[in-house]
Amino acid sequence: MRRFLGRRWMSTSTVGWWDNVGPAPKDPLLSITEAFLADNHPEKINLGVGAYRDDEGKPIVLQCVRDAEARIAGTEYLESLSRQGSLKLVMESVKLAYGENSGIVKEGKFAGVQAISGTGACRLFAELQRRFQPDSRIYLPVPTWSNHHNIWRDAQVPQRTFQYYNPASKGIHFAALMDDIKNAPNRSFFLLHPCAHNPTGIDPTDEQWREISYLFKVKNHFPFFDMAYQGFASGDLKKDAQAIHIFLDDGHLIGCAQSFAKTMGLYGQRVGCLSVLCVDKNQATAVKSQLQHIARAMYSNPPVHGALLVSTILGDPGLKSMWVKEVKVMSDRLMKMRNALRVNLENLGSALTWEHITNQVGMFWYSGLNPEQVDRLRNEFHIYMTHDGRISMAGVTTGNVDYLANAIHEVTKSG
Ligand code: IK2
Repeated sequence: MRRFLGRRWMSTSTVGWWDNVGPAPKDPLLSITEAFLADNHPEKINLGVGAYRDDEGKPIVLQCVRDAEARIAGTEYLESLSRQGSLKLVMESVKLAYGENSGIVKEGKFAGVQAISGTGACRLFAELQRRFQPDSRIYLPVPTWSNHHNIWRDAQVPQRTFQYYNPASKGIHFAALMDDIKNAPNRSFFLLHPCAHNPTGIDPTDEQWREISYLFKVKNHFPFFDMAYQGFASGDLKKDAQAIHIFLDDGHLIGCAQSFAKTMGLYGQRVGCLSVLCVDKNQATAVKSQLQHIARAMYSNPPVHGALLVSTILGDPGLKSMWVKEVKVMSDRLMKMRNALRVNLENLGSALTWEHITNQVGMFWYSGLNPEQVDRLRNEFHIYMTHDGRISMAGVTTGNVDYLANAIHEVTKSG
């Protein structure tokens, strides 16, 4: 319809501002949960998203978190944190990654800021990389957490890959990995998972880390550690930071993203830390100010509550030792389920070998199931997982492990 508006005839039909917008591609992890929720089968199992569940299949709140909640109740001022976030959270986080007595921490030779969990820490770093190393690329392992690709893509940092997993051995492809590190141009940026690699559950041995670290020195590469699962690989927080210590001993200036989503069960609180080691305090001050500057335009300042929880737990010896024990309980349960699944499959008389279930560590089992087998598990047995055959061991319980083993045996019998 046309109407006379003021001095001119104008069309009054609605003009769509977003007619050119189609739906975004579905996130592979989130769409599994959607499909799982829509399924009414009583024995359905969600092995998709990597979020810890207890042996009843329920999300948990750690006791240390409950106690910290009680302590901070009513004490917090709901003022904004500065753009660096909670200083206490940053100090406690870096001590966890680099060690209580780390010289770097004591001498203040790091730029550290609170981040919006592990994702936000990676994103801040990717932005820093693009701004101050504009000709650089990021090398990501094959495979890696799928969101790493999105994060560096949106930060407009070109991506390359390096080999990590060997489908034949269902272990690390160490020779190929070393070749790719060697063949990358000097001063390249590499993303490394220091422990409980997602999705493969395979970590280099200490000896292999030493070789990687040495080669990084020779090539002058930058190691960026994304540590989302400290404590989940071995049940021991210090042991799981060993790769970082090996690099520190070799004098690397590393970057490190930390997340408290899994390790403290604070998924929704979005608490993390980004730290970047620098040659001296002046450089650290400058880098930190740039990170704050980047955060200012993205979200201004990070949220308070989760940071208070984490810093209260890490800053109190009693709560911290309670947390250390609770991490071990979670890690032990995952390992117990690995053992149970393997034993079940072997007892079913499967002709295949299943030792990779227990050789791999952390939250994920990279099963080697092919997409057709994954589809059969979903369609015939109501068992949900990513198409690459990654299984979140957190979804396996004493109650469903028999059903799962039977189903896996059924779909792998002929192949
Ligand atoms: N880095 C890695 C390696 C991660 O695995 C994650 C979390 N991924 O979890 C979902 C899944 O793979 O099922 C992160 C970073 C980001 O964690 P967050 O931002 O939740 O702290």
